[in-house]
Amino acid sequence: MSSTASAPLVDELATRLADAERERRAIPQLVADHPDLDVQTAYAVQRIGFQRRLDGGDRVLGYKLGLTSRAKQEAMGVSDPLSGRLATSMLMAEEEPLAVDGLIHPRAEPELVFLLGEDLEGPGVSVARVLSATEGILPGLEILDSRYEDFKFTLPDVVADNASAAKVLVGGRLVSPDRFDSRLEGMVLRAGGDVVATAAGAAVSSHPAAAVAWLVNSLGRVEAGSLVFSGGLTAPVPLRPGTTVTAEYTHLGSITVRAV
Ligand code: OOG
Ligand code: MG
Repeated sequence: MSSTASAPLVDELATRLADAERERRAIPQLVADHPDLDVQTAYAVQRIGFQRRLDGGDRVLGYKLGLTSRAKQEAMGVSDPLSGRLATSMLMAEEEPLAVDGLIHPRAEPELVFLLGEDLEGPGVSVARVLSATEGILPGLEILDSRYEDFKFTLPDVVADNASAAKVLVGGRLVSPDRFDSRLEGMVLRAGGDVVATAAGAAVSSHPAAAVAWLVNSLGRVEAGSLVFSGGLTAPVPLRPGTTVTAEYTHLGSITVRAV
């Protein structure tokens, strides 16, 4: 399939993914019956799917990066970064329990979240420019829920599936990037009290702001007020009823999700 894939096909693939999400049912990868699906067409599927959400009354929250750390690339077997879109309906409060049966096979991962205070326009946006445009950084957890069977996908599949986006949580503490070095920000991840992984911010694209720069340069423009999830620092943790996952950061405090 070339990047000139027909609009009906893009529509059909977006519907397939939206149905899987609504029915909480994992589906075969799109490449199973469209082996030539390319990344550009996959982004068109993602855009249509997200636009339908907005047409249904949802609002834009921001963006997410995916596969920006080696830990994530190795865990998923895909080695290129990608981006997805976040809507306000995906945002959960920390106190709110996460009902696992409302999703297919959710996983949680720790992320550094940038709140942009200024519009950014690429190409040519640098780490320094991202930092100067960032109002603050928050501790985050992303809840992923791939719509594909066994959580397995190729790059075009996961791009079309809006980078497995399902839910997001952000902590209450917003810290200006001139108050700490996000590259050196330490993170301890606990599941059910046990430490399951540790990382520093540099796990993400050598500098989490570099992931944000990549996003701006690939989209061309990211608006002030956007929340940008810069990508998982570690491999994700599967969520089962009763699992509690906490990410604790050096300067940003901690954030917890409780699965029920
Ligand atoms: C794809 C999305 C990756 C991240 O932070 O690396 C992602 C997936 O792992 O399902 O959100
Ligand atoms: Mg993520």
